[in-house]
Amino acid sequence: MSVALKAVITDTAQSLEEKLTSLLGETLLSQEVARPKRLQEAMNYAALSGGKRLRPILMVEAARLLGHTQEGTLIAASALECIHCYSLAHDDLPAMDDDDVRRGRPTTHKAFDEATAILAGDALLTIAFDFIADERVHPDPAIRLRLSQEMARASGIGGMAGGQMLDLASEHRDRTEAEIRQLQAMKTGALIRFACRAGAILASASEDDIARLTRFGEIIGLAFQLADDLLDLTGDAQVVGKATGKDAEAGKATLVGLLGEENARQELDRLIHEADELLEPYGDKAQTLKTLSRYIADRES
Ligand code: GRG
Repeated sequence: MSVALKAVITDTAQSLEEKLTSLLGETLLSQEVARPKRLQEAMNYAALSGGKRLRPILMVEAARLLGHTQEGTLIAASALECIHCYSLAHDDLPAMDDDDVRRGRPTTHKAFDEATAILAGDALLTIAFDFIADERVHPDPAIRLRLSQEMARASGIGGMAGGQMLDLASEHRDRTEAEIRQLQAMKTGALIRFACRAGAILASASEDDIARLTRFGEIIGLAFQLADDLLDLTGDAQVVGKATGKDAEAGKATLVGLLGEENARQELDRLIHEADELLEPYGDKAQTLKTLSRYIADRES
C-alpha cells in the first residue's frame, strides 16, 4: 500500500475515533436523565477499544468516491460502528461465542459483568439510531430516514441478527455451500454492504451508482469473512487475542472448511478481482477503495 493511501486510511480511522468519542460523550451529556456511570463506562469500553474501524472507513470512502466529503458522514459512520461494537459485545457473551479476549483485552462481560455487557450492547444499538437521525448527518430528512431504515434492516432479522440465529441454529450439522454463503452474507456481510451503500446514499448518488457500490459491499463482505476464516487457520489470530479454531470446535461450518484452503484462497482472489472490476468506471478516484478491499483480503488480524 502506498504511503499516501495508508495516510488517507489512517486519517479517516483517527477522525472516526475522535467523532465517536465526542458523540458518545455529547449524546450522553445532552440527555436530561440520570446516566448510570457504569453503563456509560461499559459502552465506551466496548466502542472505543481500538478496532480496525473498517466499516466506517468504507462508508466514508464510498461517499468520497461519489463526491461527498461532508463531516456528517462521520456521524453516520459512528452509528454503524456502534452497531458493530454492540454485536461483538453480545457475540462474546457466554450464551453465544463465550470469548474472554477481544481486541487484545478482556471482553466487555469479563471487564464488567454479563448483565452490564448486555445493557451496553443494547444501549450502543439504540444510540446508533439517535446518531443517524442527527440533522448533521445530512440536510435532507428523506436521506436520514432511508439510512435509518436500511441500517435497521442490515442489523436486524434479515441481516446480522438473523444471520447469527441461522449460524447458531445449524451448529453441529452439515451445511451446504449455499447455506453458508447465505448466513455469512447476513451475519457479517450485511453491515459491510450497508457501509458501502450508505456512502452512496449520503452522496445522493444515482440508483446505478448505489447498486454498484452495494454489489461492491456484498463482494468484499464475503471476502472479509473468507479472509477471517483463513486467518483462523494460522497462529496469527491467537496473537491478537482471537479464539483460533474456536469456530471449528463449536461445530461452525465455514467456506474454508467446505472448499479447502487452496480453493478458498483462489475464491478470495477472484472476489477481489471482481470488486476491482466494479470500481473501474470511477478510474483513479477508486484507488482507496481498491486498496481497502485488498487490505481486507490480506489483513493479518
Ligand atoms: C450478536 C446480533 C449479534 C450478532 C453477532 C458480527 C457477529 C454477529 C459476530 C462476530 C463473530 C465473528 C468474530 C465473526 C468474524 C468476523 C468478524 C465480524 C470479525 C470482527 O470484525 P472486525 O475484524 O473487528 O472488523 P474489529 O475489532 O476490527 O472492529
